[in-house]
Amino acid sequence: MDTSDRRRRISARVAELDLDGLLVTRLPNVRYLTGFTGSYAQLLLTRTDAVFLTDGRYAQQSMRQVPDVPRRVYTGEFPPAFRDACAGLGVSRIAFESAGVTHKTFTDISSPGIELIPTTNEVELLRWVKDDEERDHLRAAQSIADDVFDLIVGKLAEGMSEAEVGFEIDLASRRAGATGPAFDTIVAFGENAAEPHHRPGDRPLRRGDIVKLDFGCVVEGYHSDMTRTVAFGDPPTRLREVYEVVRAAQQAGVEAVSAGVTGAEADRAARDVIREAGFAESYRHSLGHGVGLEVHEGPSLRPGGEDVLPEGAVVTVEPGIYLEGIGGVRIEDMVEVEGNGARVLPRTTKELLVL
Ligand SMILES: [Mn+2]
Repeated sequence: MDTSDRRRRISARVAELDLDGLLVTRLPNVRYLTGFTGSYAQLLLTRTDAVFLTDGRYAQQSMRQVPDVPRRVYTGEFPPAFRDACAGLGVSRIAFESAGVTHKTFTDISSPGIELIPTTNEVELLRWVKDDEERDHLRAAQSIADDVFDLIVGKLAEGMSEAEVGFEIDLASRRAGATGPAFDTIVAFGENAAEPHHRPGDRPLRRGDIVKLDFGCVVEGYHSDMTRTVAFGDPPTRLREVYEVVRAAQQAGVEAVSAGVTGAEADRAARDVIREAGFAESYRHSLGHGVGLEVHEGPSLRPGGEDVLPEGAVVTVEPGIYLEGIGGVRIEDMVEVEGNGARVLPRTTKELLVL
């Protein structure tokens, strides 16, 4: 990872926007631009300089991880350190990330000598396109998830609770080398699968249940995200039908993904299949999202969205159908956007597994 190239691109953008600097406070962006993996830091980039700011807890770690950026390790609060850094660099017209600054921080860093200009997505847009190293981490995170899926499917047994299965997924991911789950693992049995984001509870697994598993893990800061729905014994006929509709919609979504296509176009390709089968009202979320240092990032694949998918982006394709009181089906893959199509990352099957 050459973080200095990334910082140079932001510095060029600062000049282009006729600014003196950009204050980066969103942690995934700080990490992307410096390599710093701690939980608290800021980065001020000007047209020609950079200052990395953090507090005493990260003095040693930042020296190790960010040796190539001048550092300002402060004791106490960020606002005075920020004002000092601006004064030291002689800059006053500073953009900040409106998605990463609370109103309190904004008020605290406001001062007569500094003009603060809200921006969005300046660093995020660079992050949409993954380089080889980032792609390797995403593939590694997905590969662990595939292994975990195989393991868990072999462990499902009557009477196990959703929470227990979720715990086994998290444990297996850590054992396989992940640093943690990518998000709160979703395990839903039977009628609970009708909730798109069900929180695992004490519902025991019974014969005839549909089992929806949505999980991922983190490798080197990069997230995987996969959903599979399997049947534990013979599922209700209605859900077998629904499964095939979702599978066809997911396939249509994957086939629509290609560099230059909008997220809205990919979304429509999948949504049309579900609508034509008569389930439009039972699919009420977007098709997918970018994945990387954050599990949900751009570009977005949703109705009416204007994001254009660039070559090198990694996005999810995850349609679903949810029938209250009965259950639900979602199938989700991460795919790499290529010049002429998409490369599906999971090796896990999308055939309905009846266990
Ligand atoms: Mn997802």
